[in-house]
Amino acid sequence: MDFGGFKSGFVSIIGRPNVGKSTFMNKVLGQKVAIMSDKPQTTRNKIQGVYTKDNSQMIFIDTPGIHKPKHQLGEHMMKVARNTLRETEVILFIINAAEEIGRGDEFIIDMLKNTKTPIILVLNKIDLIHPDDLIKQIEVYKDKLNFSDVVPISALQGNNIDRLLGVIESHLPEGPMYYPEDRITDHPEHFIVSELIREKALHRLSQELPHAIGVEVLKMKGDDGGKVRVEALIYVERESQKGMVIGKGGKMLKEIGREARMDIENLLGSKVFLELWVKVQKDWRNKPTFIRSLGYKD
Ligand code: GDP
Ligand code: MG
Ligand code: K
Repeated sequence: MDFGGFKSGFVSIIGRPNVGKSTFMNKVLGQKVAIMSDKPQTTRNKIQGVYTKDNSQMIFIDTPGIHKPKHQLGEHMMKVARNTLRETEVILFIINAAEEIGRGDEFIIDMLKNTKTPIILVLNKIDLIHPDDLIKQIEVYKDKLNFSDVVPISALQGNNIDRLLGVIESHLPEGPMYYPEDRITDHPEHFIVSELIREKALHRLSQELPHAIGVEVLKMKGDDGGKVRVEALIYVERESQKGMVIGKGGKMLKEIGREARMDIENLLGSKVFLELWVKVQKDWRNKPTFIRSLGYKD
């Protein structure tokens, strides 16, 4: 495949609690981004955010389980975490440079041993320390693990973030723009989730209505039971198509919902309650603003 020089890839973020992972993500993506809340981690990867530039795209993902102490980690979680690390292009190991290395860091280092994926050591909170101490910290970590790069930053003050993004980019292969850039800045998950639903609907109905389907996620919200509630609309162009999507006794819609829900649960790393409606929107494909509201660029 020729991607015209565009580079893209997945970036795992690892670090014990309070080292500044969320602060870093917010700095990179801007405050507008709706990042899923820090729900207790389940077994899958979570997309934390997607950062798109002119000629590259980075998809930041959380590595489940890895922030937990060892004794709480089942074998399965361990395996999921290892697979995640193997399957991403780069690993960002974020530490708090203003604190001595601790058990949480050591645990992560253990886990990263034997990983072939390039690991960038990110020393955060450099605004809190003297440069001499920074050098000492780097030595401590370098003694324990091989890093492809070492980048000191202050996520809070925004120091050296550009440099870190450049280093990440240098590890990305040529690839596609996985996610459209415009939607990503406000509700990254909404678009991705709508695409998952659309994919399932198209898969089941491709014979009958190849491109007549659009999906809009209206709401995505966690509830007290730890489930994420997703409400989405499936748009079709004609009344007859609505019938096809719903199916006899609602069977088709149920199937689409079931398959989509499983994918969304994998994506978000939590249980999902998915509610789908079908709506006729005449000629939606010919209405640019409507198409844009669904997250597509025209
Ligand atoms: P996370 O648990 O790894 O996601 O950590 P957070 O992003 O929630 O940050 C934990 C705390 O560290 C917050 O109070 C942040 O404001 C603070 N923090 C994050 N980055 C920096 C930094 O570069 N410098 C300073 N001084 N504080 C920071
Ligand atoms: Mg956080
Ligand atoms: K989060």
